Amino acid sequence: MRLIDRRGRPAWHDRPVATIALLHGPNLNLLGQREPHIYGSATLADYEALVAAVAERHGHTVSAFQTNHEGQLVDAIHAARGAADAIIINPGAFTHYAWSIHDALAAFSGPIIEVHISNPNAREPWRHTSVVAPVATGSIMGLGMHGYELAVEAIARKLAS
Ligand code: CA2
Repeated sequence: MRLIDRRGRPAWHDRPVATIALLHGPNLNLLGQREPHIYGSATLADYEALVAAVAERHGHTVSAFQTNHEGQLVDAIHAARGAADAIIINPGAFTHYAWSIHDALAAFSGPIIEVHISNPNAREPWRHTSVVAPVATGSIMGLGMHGYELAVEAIARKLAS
C-alpha cells in the first residue's frame, strides 16, 4: 500500500528526513573478493548502494562507514549519537566477543538493527554468541542482501511510529 497525504504526496513527505548510520566491521571490505560461497559476489559498495536506495524510498539518508579496527567502530557508534537516528550494523567477527561494541551501542538511543549476511548460528560454535544482540532492537541473519533491505524497512517503520 502506498500512503499518500492529503496533498497527494507520499506520507513521509511531512516527516523530517532521518539519517541511518550503516556500520560494517572487520574484513567486510573484502566482500565480493573472497569466499563467495559464504558471502556471495556483491561488494561492500553494492550493499551500501542498496541500503541508500531503500532508505531514499522512505525519504531517509544513509551515512556508511567500514573499519577493521574495534576502537574506530566504537568511535563511529559514538559519532552516531546526535548525528544519526538509527543504526544498521554488521560488526563482523566483533559480534562474537567485542563488549566495547556492546557498550557503545547501549549508549545509542535510537533503533539498532544487527545484520549478518550469513547465518552465524548455522556455522562454527564460536559464531553462535552475539554480544551485540542484547542491545539491538532486532537481529537479521542469513538472508544476504535481502537482510539489509529488511533492516531499512524495519527502521523506517520504527521511525514512523
Ligand atoms: O555473516 C556475516 O555477516 C558475518 O558478520 C561476517 C563476519 C563473520 O565473522 C561473522 O561471524 C558473520 C566475517 C566477515 C568476513 O567477510 C569476508 C568477506 C569476504 C571475504 C573474506 C571475509
